[in-house]
Amino acid sequence: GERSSIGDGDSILPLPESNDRKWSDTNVYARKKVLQFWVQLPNGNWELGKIMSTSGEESVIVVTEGKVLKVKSETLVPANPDILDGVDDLMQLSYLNEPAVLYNLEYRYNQDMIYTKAGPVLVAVNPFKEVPLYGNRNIEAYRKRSNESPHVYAIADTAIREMIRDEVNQSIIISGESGAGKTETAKIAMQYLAALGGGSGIEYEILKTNPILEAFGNAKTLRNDNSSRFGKLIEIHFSETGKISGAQIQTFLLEKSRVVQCTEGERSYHIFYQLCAGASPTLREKLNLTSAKQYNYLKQSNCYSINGVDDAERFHAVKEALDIVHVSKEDQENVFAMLAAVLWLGNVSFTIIDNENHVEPEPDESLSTVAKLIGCNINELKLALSKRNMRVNNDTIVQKLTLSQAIDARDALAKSIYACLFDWLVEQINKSLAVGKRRTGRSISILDIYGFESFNKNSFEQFCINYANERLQQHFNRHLFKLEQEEYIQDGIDWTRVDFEDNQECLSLFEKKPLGLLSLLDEESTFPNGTDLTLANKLKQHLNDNSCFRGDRGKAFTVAHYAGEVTYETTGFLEKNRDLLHSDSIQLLSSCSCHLPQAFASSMLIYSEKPLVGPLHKAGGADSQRLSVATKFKGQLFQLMQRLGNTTPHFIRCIKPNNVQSAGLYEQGLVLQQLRCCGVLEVVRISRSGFPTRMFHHKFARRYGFLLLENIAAKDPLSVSVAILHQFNILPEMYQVGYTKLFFRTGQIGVLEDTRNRTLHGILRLQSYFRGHQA
Ligand code: AOV
Ligand code: MG
Repeated sequence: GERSSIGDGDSILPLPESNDRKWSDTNVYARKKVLQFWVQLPNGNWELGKIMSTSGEESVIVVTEGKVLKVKSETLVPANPDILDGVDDLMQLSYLNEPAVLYNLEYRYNQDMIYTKAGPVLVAVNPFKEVPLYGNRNIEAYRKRSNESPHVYAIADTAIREMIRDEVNQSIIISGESGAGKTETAKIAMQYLAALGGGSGIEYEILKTNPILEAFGNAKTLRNDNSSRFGKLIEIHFSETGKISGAQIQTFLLEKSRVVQCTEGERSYHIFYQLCAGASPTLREKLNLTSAKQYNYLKQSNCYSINGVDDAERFHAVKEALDIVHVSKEDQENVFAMLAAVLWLGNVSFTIIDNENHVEPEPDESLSTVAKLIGCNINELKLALSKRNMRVNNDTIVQKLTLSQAIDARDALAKSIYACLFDWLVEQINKSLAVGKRRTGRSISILDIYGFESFNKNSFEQFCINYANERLQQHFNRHLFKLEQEEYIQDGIDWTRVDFEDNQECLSLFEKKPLGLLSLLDEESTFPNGTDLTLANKLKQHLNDNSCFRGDRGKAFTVAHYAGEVTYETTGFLEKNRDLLHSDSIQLLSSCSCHLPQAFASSMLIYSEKPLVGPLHKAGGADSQRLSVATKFKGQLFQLMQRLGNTTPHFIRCIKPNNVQSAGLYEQGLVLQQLRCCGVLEVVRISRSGFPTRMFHHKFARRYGFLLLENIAAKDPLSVSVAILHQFNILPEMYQVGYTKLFFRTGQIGVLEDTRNRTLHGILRLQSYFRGHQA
């Protein structure tokens, strides 16, 4: 085959011969079999064009509708022949350049084929409408493998099979920007696992955790009407026979500031609006509930409803789901009471009582309702919201609060109640899902964690979210690139090194001790006099050497993330990192007569400080030391990475085709930026040139050895492997024999599997035939 010498050097395979007849251009490029080119228009988009003439360094190109353009020849990028339009694996593209990938995804997207493989990775482009790809008939088609087009179902199917075949736990790691479709994708994967592993009934419970967690942990943001404001790992346990035996959910870093503070046009957590819209008259009366518009916490963002969503209806669905995961009616009512208490807390107002700006809460309906709902004495509530007990040396000093301090105390209480409620619910769900008594240790985990975020204003939440994404990106890189390479080299396989971008520098910026973003943040958080400005200055002073860091004017700094630069405002960083709930508030909760606030108080006491002067107290033994939010999060992430490290990962990259959540709109620039930052292009390039499938000789010999015609009893696994390869005429360029393993090109192992299955089937049929004759 002849190789094209133009383009960006991506071409590895020659173009298919069939193409020759289709096109008859006679210019110099045609002789090199490149007939169509991608031309970049001034707006950045790529269009398909054909060369009319070339003179010197310039070419005249016809693009759509007969439009003619004159461009520099060197800027032309070769296009794939039409027969490759819409291939279902980008690896099949002859020319693997950015416009080709963009075009291929768009071509499929326009036909509702939203899934495409990029080698081992599944790319999912959000359709923003219902597409006919799901439900039992489709599940069945993937189970039987009668449909082999790329799909989340296919990924889930592979995960189940590999879990059983290799006896290794699996993970499905879903990533992408906010609104790209991660949560929907996770649900689709769960649907498939539930359908195949179902039977015990526990699968219904697992599926019903979704409406609950979404009601309490999702909210409408400017980017996504149903944005997850927490990360989630659900580990689904299987029995030896591949049936679901239970599950466990872990959540990460709920954005609790949303409960008290919310941007114009966004909403707080769905459950608040659902409760206000859907509560029965009896419940309304019990909770002294009014409409969402009467609550300050919900009022401030001036947004109460979501297009096409009936909050009242959702409320009933959530109650049903709570029934199914065995949260008792009584507990459900307690949960709703806590929600109402949070809403009423937001309406508590303060009056100034002296000329030093000290305040007391207004003794109105809001205050009395909060006291009633959480079951505390109204005076104690009043005290907790207007005074603070401080221990200095061995004396207790009572400090009166100013207006802004009182508002902070009130909001901190509301946030804590909500965050504890969320954790408590997850705990109840986990109790209900932990029914599998005999744990086999086999599991498939699905990770749906908030995507990379870059807004006009980025705060502590984005800081943590993007840090998590940096970690996950490294996991992805390591898995797909580093491990690949290392494994080839280790096993003595000839493989040309491929460079890839690592994000270690950026991770070090976050994690290095003592001079990294997290350490410096924690240090500043322990200083009573630390402010957002002193933090910003400290960061600038110590981190300017890191190429991923840039100090900006005022309280801002910029981090160069793998997915782009993000500028963070340190405003609120210290406060959010300390996340203090004063001991007075904790004591208040523990004095409540209702059991939920009591449970919250005791869960907080585990972490909580003894009364102290400085915000984060270093002294006082391990159990009284309170972890900062960032440090706790970092610990969770490390644990997560360790857990994922012991699994075979399957990656799904979700892509958002437009920023306006509408169907049929495919913005090339936006897609390209996402493809670049999630490494999809690199993946295809590497996978196609490598040998993605591999198996140990002894495993391979055990699995396929019986297919051999010769006697292999005395042979070593390596020789058996080679004998199998020869008997099945596997082409030499399709595999490599390493010291310990066999390496295959994509697709090769499937051929062997088919033969094995057919043969096994034949044996079974024969056996039953003989049994039939014996009887
Ligand atoms: P995210 O999880 O990635 O964002 P979602 O999964 O919530 O994004 O998807 C956003 C919206 O896109 C959904 O509410 C659906 O309307 C639509 N959507 C996504 N996938 C599909 C699909 N396969 N079929 C139909 N519609 C879909 V965030 O949680 O904001 O990062 O924090
Ligand atoms: Mg989500």
